[in-house]
Amino acid sequence: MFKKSLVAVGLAAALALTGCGGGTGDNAGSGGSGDITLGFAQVGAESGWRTANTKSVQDSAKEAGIDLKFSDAQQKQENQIKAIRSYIQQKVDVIAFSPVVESGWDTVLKEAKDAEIPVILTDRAIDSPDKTLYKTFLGSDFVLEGEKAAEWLIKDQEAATGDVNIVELQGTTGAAPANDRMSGFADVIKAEPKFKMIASQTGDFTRSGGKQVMEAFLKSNPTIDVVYAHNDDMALGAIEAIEAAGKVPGKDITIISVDATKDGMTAAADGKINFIVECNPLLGDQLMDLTKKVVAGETVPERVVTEETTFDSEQAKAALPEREY
Ligand code: GYE
Repeated sequence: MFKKSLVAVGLAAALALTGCGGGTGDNAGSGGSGDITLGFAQVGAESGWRTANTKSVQDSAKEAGIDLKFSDAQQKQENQIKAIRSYIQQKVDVIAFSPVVESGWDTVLKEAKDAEIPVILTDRAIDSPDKTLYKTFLGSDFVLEGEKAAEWLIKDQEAATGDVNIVELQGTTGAAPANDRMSGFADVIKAEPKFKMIASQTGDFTRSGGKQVMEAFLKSNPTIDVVYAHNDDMALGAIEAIEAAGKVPGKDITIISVDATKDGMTAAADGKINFIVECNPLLGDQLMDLTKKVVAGETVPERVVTEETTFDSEQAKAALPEREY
């Protein structure tokens, strides 16, 4: 027993020294040798956005000299809760996480609070009314993203006199960006009764999910005018389904999505996605900054909102060569 744990400690030390660790398994270290240890519980690797976000967090930690413990929850809340508990046990200095869903965090966050480990929410919010469970929330305004998508659609369809049939590919059920992108969009389009939301279902933020749901939508709905996808990956999956059904994405069916990853922007530049609302995944530097401040006992703003823009096809073409993710 004693020997075994010595081996484990030795192995962990060797990994830490060489800065190795794939960064995908539980608690795989990914560099940094500073005095601050940050435990980061990531959602998963479901999308291009997420891959860019993970890389940003890992790169920025290294640059800031922060020791990063990284875990990938594979889009499961129970895995994230386990990772947070393990960070509490390891007595990390700060815990950051991107909550896969909005609800059900109070118990584990109370445990972190009792252990006096500050928590930073990144990217996604939680719905707990107890704001003392975390120091700050760094991320986008997802309601605003949904509103921007709908405002563009209203202008785009100004001349339409008949019904405009919309189908929606939702993100992960219960996730803040799915809830908020849905409500922001719905609140704006309801002003014009010609817009009909004829089907809305989750594609779990993945390309395969988007494709599958779109295939089903196409089978059961003879007239689809617009696809509103909560992220690029699902829009790209939907494009595959639309093409397989013999229709032209971006022409026969208008496509709107969120994120503006390189793959999404490429499809927009090709005219297959008509409009993308940007959601910036490069949160790493700001997260390291907030981590240092929290450890130093400095007060941090309760909410840090990421600045974002939008792209139509022409704007996507122009921005693509410089696109970082
Ligand atoms: O839009 C999507 C990802 O939480 C903002 O999660 C993030 C979302 C992003 O899977 O592509």
